[in-house]
This record gives sequence, structure tokens and C-alpha cells, in this order.
Amino acid sequence: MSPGRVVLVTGASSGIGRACAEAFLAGGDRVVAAARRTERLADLRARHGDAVLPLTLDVRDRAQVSAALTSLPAEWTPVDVLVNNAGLAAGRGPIHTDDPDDWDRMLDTNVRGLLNVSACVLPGMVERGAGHVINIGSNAGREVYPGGAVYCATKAAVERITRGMRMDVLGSGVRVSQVDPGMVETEFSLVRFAGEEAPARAVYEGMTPLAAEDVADVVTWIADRPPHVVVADVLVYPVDQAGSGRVARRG
Ligand code: NDP
Ligand code: 8X3
Repeated sequence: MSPGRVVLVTGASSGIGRACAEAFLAGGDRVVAAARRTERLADLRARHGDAVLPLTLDVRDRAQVSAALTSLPAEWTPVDVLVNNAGLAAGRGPIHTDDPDDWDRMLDTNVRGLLNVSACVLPGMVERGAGHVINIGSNAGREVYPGGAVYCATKAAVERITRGMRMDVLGSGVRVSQVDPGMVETEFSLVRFAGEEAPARAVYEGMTPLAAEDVADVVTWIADRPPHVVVADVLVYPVDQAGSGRVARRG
């Protein structure tokens, strides 16, 4: 264990990101909690006080990300661990009827956003010869399913970036890992179905999905390995899932 680290979590206002923030805080780390919804971040701060630095930002906006991360208060630098978690899926329609704006949101958030944040944090890690980047991919990056072409492509891109990043920093002491969750019940499906509750709920009907905390357990376990160990990647499913679309449902 390495308590007292500064951990930057993107997408800390909900789901896996919020659970990661809570888990690192519970382990004695301090968390820079980044997302767009300021009020959610303020709630995290209210519950954990000085151990949380809320950072309102949109990972798609490179200038905003850069301004926010280059002006962190001195006591919040350097960032020891970066959890690149902010992301979303938008839509489940076939690609020929998709709204191209949804493609942009997914590509800009899941791929460019991850790069925008990494660009601000990784150079310092390499310079210091220490640090850990943990990217949240998905089983969707390892497979493709109908209605998921672009989302799956963004997560496949995350996998390529993780592997390439690990090669590029090789020898510096910086660690790069990836966690690929299967189905996790968060706000993910609500966002994917544009706020429609019935189709979002149906995704998890008759099966037991992962909880965000299950993924956070994996993320903190990876971060807590000794400095000479890098867990390259982990695929974590609920026991009711064995692949995209391969879900055991009861009732
Ligand atoms: P949630 O919708 O619950 O959380 C998504 C988080 O990402 C929110 O905190 C949201 O914050 C943040 N976010 C989205 N867009 C932006 C943006 N432009 N700038 C900053 N933050 C942003 O979903 P999950 O927790 O499930 O998703 C987290 C990650 O896990 C995603 O990368 C997702 O692809 C991945 N994943 C999810 C799985 C699942 O089944 N749930 C399975 C596999 C991977 P805000 O809206 O406040 O900006
Ligand atoms: C999210 C999991 O199965 O909806 O990455 O693609 S899935």
C-alpha cells in the first residue's frame, strides 16, 4: 500500500469513477476529482473534506483540461496515479441510422479526452521516473456487437493507446495499466439511451451486473502493486456474463 498518493480520477461524478475516488480515499490517498457536473464533485468534497480537490472540466476541451491541470495547487502535485475513466456510449442503433453527433461525443470523450488528460500528466511522470496511468477500457474493446460499432471502436482504441503508451514509457519507471469491465450497473446505460429509464433498466434485467465498487476494487489493487510490478490489463465480468451479448438471465 502506498497511502498519501495524489490520484486524479476523471469521471469522478458517477459510477466507476466515483467508486474509484471513494476507494482511493478509503485507502488514505487524496483525490483530484474531475468531471463536468460540479455539484456532484462538491458532494464528494463535502463528504471527504480536504482529501478531495474538485475539478470541473470537460475532457474533450483540450485547452480547458490543460489550464485546469497546469494550475493545480502545489500541494496537489505531482499526480501519482491517473485513472482515465471518463467515457460514455451514445446510442444502440445500427451504424447506418446513427446520429453522427453521437459518434463525435464518443470519439471525443473516450479517445481524445483520454489523450488530452494523459498529455498533461504523463510528461511529468516520465520526468520524475514514477507514476501510474490506469485506463478504463471495456470488454467492448475486445469484441464488437450489433449497434456498438463506434463505442467498441473507441474502446479498442483505448487498448491500443494503453499498449503503445506502456511501450513509449518503458524504462522510465512509469506504469501503464488497463481495466476492461463487462456489464456494470451505473449511469452508463441511462446515458447511452439518452435518459430513457426502461431500456436502460432492461440491460441488467434477470442478471447480476458488476457494481462500480467491484471495478474500483480491481483499480486500487492494480495501483497498490509494488513499483516493480505492472498489471498490464484485467478483464472483469459479472459471473452472469461470458462475452458481449453472452449473458445468463433468470426469470
Ligand atoms: P457513468 O455514466 O456512471 O459515469 C461516466 C463518468 O464520465 C461521469 O462521471 C461523467 O461525468 C464522466 N464524463 C462523461 N463525459 C465527460 C466529459 N466530456 N468530461 C468529463 N467527464 C465526463 O458510467 P460508468 O461509470 O459506467 O463509465 C465509466 C467508464 O467505464 C467509461 O469509460 C465507460 O466506457 C467504462 N465502462 C463502463 C461499463 C459499464 O457497463 N458501465 C463497462 C465497461 C467500461 P459528468 O457527466 O459529470 O461529466
Ligand atoms: C460497456 C459494456 O457491454 O455495454 O463498456 O459494451 S457494454
